[in-house]
Amino acid sequence: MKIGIICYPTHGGSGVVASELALGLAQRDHQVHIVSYATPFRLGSFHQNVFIHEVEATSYPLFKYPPYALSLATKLVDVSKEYGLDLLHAHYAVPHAASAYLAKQILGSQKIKTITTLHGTDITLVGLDSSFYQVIKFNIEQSDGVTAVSEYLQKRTVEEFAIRREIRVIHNFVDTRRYDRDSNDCTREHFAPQGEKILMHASNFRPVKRVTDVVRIFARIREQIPVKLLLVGEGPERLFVQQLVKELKLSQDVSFLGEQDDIGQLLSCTDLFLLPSEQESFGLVALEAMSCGVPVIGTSIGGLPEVVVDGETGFLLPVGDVSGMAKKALELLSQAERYAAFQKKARERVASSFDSQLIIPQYEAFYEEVLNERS
Ligand code: GMT
Repeated sequence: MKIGIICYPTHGGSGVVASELALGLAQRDHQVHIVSYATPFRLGSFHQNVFIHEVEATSYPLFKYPPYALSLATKLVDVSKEYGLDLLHAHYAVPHAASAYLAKQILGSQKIKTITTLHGTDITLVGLDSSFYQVIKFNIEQSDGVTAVSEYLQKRTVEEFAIRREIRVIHNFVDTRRYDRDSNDCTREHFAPQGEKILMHASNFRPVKRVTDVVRIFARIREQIPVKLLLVGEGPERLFVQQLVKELKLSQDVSFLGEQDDIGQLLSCTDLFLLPSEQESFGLVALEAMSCGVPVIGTSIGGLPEVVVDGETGFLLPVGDVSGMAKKALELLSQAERYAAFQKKARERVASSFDSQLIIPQYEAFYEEVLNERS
């Protein structure tokens, strides 16, 4: 197949899924064309079947806001014509699904198919904004195929947008060979010279991630045992988080590592992953952690319970329950045998249900289905 993939190039779950899917499809001999405003960070390495097409948003004194959605639609038309694409797969509805729809209308007789994958905030936050709602609802109804990354997101989309068509659930995935504690080198002493336990959080530091909760959980754990915290990522909350770390006098034990292209290595020397989000349609980073045998302490919201099995691969507590999360973390870190069982179960769960070798064929089969449907 010749597939166009539209995604955000920045550090964020939807871009990661789109990039890993592109690589997986390319390895299966499909030709993949990524259309985005920059090269996605996970696509740094060359693959002969992956082509990158950058969209330039034209600015003009009359435009207060450059109309990116239109530049993207135009690029999609050009690429589809030049390479004879079979389908366009939009990751994150806003504005990618709208641009794909427009491109399809312009292409007319080329009869390209469109697929939209809903990732989370495109439905639960941005999509509900009245300035986007009607367009998103229309695009979900008009795409030739729609997928959601969790059962939760599928149900939520149906409810919020009164959708009657099928939305297929295809879960997020991870390459368990790359995200494997045993095949990654990580020098624990670098972060924890005195043999301290290592906790980690990685996100885009948006308010929904509640990174200040991470710091408060850490502070409580640190009152009881020697421990270090690795904070990976950048975003709007970073300054508040830094301020809190200072106020609580934790600076010596917290490392801000900024954005990292490959967190597999860091995860491989991590003991627990903290994800106290207020919203999480799936929680790809929790999956990456579990793949490296790292149990997750998180919140019982959204799609996280589809990933983390409470009491087996981690613990899930109500949003904001900082003391509960700290208690569970301490419980796990102080019982070596139980901790090892959680590590094993975490890795097994990912390998048996979310490995890229299991999920990428689901996308492939969905593409075939959509392409074989008469429009
Ligand atoms: O919020 C983020 O972390 C980024 C966002 C995105 O779309 O870039 O992530 C969403 O998509 C991920 C991949 O499907 C999911 O694993 C995340 O749970 C989801 N984030 C939220 O729902 C908050």
